[in-house]
Order: sequence, then C-alpha cells, then structure tokens
Amino acid sequence: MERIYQGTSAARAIQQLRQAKGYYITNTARDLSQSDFKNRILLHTDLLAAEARDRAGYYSLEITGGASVHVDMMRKQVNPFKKLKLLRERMPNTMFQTLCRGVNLFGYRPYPQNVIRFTVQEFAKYVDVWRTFDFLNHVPNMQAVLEEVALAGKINEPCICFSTGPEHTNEFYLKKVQEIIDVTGTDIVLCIKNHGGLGSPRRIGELVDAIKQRFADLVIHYHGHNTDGNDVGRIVEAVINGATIVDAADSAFTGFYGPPPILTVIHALKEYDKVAIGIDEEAVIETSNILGDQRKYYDQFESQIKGFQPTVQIHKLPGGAMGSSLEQASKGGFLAKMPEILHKELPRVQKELGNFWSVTPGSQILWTTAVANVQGGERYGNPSGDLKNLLLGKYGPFPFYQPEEWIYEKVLGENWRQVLEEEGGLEDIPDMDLAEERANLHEKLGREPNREELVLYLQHPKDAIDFIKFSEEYGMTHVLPPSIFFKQGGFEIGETLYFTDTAGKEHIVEIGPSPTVDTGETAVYLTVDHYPRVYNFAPLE
Ligand code: 3PY
Ligand code: ZN
Repeated sequence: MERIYQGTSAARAIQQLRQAKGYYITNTARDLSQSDFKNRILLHTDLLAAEARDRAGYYSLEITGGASVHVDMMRKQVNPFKKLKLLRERMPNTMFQTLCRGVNLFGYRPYPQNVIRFTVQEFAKYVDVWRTFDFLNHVPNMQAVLEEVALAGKINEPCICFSTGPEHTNEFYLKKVQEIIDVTGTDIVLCIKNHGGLGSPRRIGELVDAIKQRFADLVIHYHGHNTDGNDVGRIVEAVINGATIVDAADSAFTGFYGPPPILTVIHALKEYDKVAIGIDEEAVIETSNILGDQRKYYDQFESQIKGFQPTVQIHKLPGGAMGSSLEQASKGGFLAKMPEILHKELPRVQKELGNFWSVTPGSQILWTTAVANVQGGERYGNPSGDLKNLLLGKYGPFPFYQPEEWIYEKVLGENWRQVLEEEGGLEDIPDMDLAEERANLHEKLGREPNREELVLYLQHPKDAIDFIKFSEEYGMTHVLPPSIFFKQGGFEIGETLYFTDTAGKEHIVEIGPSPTVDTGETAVYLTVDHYPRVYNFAPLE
C-alpha cells in the first residue's frame, strides 16, 4: 500500500483509505506544540524538520488551527498563511491538516456565516485535511465549514468529541455520526476526538467497533492524548477494531499532555501485524534527531507540573487547557487549591452543567466556573459571561440534560425564565459587511489589504493589525532561531550574534551602542551582515 500524497483528490484519498491494508499516521505537530509548549514551537524549528518530516510518509501533518493561528500572530510574529506556504515549499508530498472549531473557527466565539465561509475558502488553498469539531457535538455548528470544505474539494474530517460517563454511550455517538453523515454523506473521514485522552483502551475499541458495525465504509481517524500515559493502548485498540488513521507526534518533543510518540505506536502495532502505511522509520528518527537539538529552547514553555496525569479521567481537562490552568493557578497564587479544583469541583461542575465535552471553548467555561466556585465564595455567585451564554443556549443545546433550575437562577438572576425566553437560543449572527471591513482595514493600514490579511483581521481585529504593522516594520521574524527569538534579558552592547536562517543562510549581527536621543526614542545601532542599520524604538511605558 502506498502513502497518500498531497495533491490527491479528496475522493481518491477516501477510496485509498477505504482499501487500506494497515493504518496511516498523522503527525500532530500543532497539537503537541499547543498541549505541551503553549503553542510556542517556532516556524524556524518546523522548517528545520520539514524535509525529514516530508520523507517520513505521514497521512497528514497537523500544523495549523486550534489556537495556533492566533498565537502565530500574537506571540511568534508569523503570518499563518506565509507559514503554510513556506512549509509547502519544503514539504511537497505531505497533506497539511488543520483543527477547526466549527462556528468558532480558530477562536472562542461564533463568527458570522460569511466570515466562516471566507476564512475556509482562503485557508483551504493551503490546507488539505479539515478536522472540524463542536464542543457540544452540535452538528449544525459545523455545517458551514463542512460545506465550504466540500466545495473546495478538500478532505472533510468532522469529529465526534469523546468523553466518558453514563450518558456517553455507543448509541449516543452513533446518533451523532448519523447526524454528521446526514450533512456530508459517507465520503468523509470521521474523527473520534479524544482530546482529554479519556476512557480505557477497551472503551475506545468498543466505540470504533460499534461505528464500523453500523457504518462499514466509514473511514475512522482516532485522535487521542497521552495525558494519563495510556494512549498507545487506546490507539492499538482503535486500529485492531477498524480505525484507519491514528495520531502521534515526534518523540523529541512528546511530553505529557500531547499525543504519544510515533515510533512507540508503530512498535506496539507491529505486534498485531499492523503495518504503518507509507512510513519511512529512518526519516521519523532523523526528524526526532533534528528536533532533539532544538528541544532545550522550549523547556521554558513546558508545564511546571511534570509527569503523567492519570487523574485526567476525573477532571477531564484537555492538553492545552491543563498547562494553562496550572499557569493561571501559579500566577493567581492558588496552586494549593488545584487538587480541590481539579478533583472535586471540576467533576461536580461538569455534572451540574450537563456533562458536555471539556474542549475549547467548553473546557475554559468549566475551568473558569470551577475556579470561581472555589475561590469566590458562593458557588455560581460570580458567573462569567461565557457561562451565561452557555445557559442561554448561545453555543447550542445541552446534549444530554439541562442544568437544574437553581443554577439558572444563580447565573441569570431571579427572572431567569423571562431572560431565557427573551434572549435564549442559538444566536442568528448577522453576516458582516466584508467590503466595509476591508475599508476599515485599509484605513488602519494606510494601504489596500490582501485577502489573507482581511481573513486575519476578521478573526482577531486588534492582534492582526499589530502583527501586520510589526511585520511591515521588521520583516519576517520567522528566520530567527529560538536561541535568538526567545533570548531572555535582551542583548548586550558589543554582543555579536551568529545565526542560520530558515533558508540555510548564515548571518552575523553586531549590537552597537544605543544612545538615547532627544526625540525621546531609543535608537539601536546594529550591523547586519556588515551593513549598518538603525532602529528607533519608542520608550517602554
Ligand atoms: C483546540 O481547540 O485548540 C484543541 O486543540 C482542541 O482539542
Ligand atoms: Zn488534541
């Protein structure tokens, strides 16, 4: 069996997947970066690994989506589109994959339908596989994305988000699969999205089996996290019960909350005579050697609590959310309360709020509510706006049962019935006037924006403008390696920096004396590759 090459039509790819004798692997680089390194793995690092990754023979490389579109601009000064174009130059063979949060796209709140469609159209020029989910498994919330992906001729990979508990039965999930198929037909890849890494290997095996029994020609992609250390077991069960694609990550960077290491998965499945289709193990090892050299620069972004978290089965916080909640607790001075929040309050809140899936933005709502309940005196006495919106049904209906009335009263006030009556239900968000938005952006940039800039602006208006202006002034910082990009404490006068950019070109930068001039700005004198440069900075506030 052959690997599936980038450029294969969606229809042909699905056909090839249906006939697979063995299984395919997705390299979940974006999820790994988000789960274990706050999304900070730089494009420079991904470009270093690109050629070896391309030879490794993955079904796809998940390299964008989730929170990464925002973080690329905000923290890494990288254009999410440019990133895909540069990677494509070095990775002609591998399909690129995104993670899309349905109506919430790559953000936290629903976008208007025309913004969703425009965004999908632009990203679909570079993204081959679209993994789309909704945190309430409310299929209408995925519909616009699913339709646009199909129109663009790309691979649709709608998800059923998975969790555990009495309501999370095979029957329920089969109903959800049917709802998805009613929209898309069966020429899709169905993802079982186990973002928490929940359930036992056996439970995952049973679910895959149940879906294959009912929908024999449906291609299943199992996505899991290794938070409790058990995901290799779940992957093995998924494959022996009929999953065709599974997710794993480069071992040099695998930590605790992301997907498990690729070679570990391959070794485990060999015992069951299951072949990883298209995989060149030498190239997998070569990638990890390249990445191994870079690993030290990212230690600073790792979660402070090391080790597997078997108690994820209780609190259910997914990869990225686990790391950021620990950071918040540390900054907010309530680390000591974490056991109470994670192991008592979170499961209680989850049950009280309807046992939905703890994934973006639901995981943030559950976490914020649990923290407020523990920290803020009366339970539900200090509700967030997002919790109010959840109870108002603005994200979609509760999948199993509604919270009890006393919670509505606490969150929406005494006249909650009337509020619900007047304001409740999925919001019909009006389309935006894209011409007007383009004109606004034109005015802010002082020039005509291109389509991609408009997409970025529609997603994150303020951060996109900051990013575009920054890159106009300083160029593309993606050429900088992590040793320089993340350098702590600034640079010393007289210091000389040597670095190799992503095109393999060597540079030398000498930092000159930086007198403060009476314009109030600080001028920094540099020589870059022996040419003098002066940069003016406004004083720090
Ligand atoms: C995201 O929404 O960013 C996720 O990674 C969900 O698992
Ligand atoms: Zn994930």
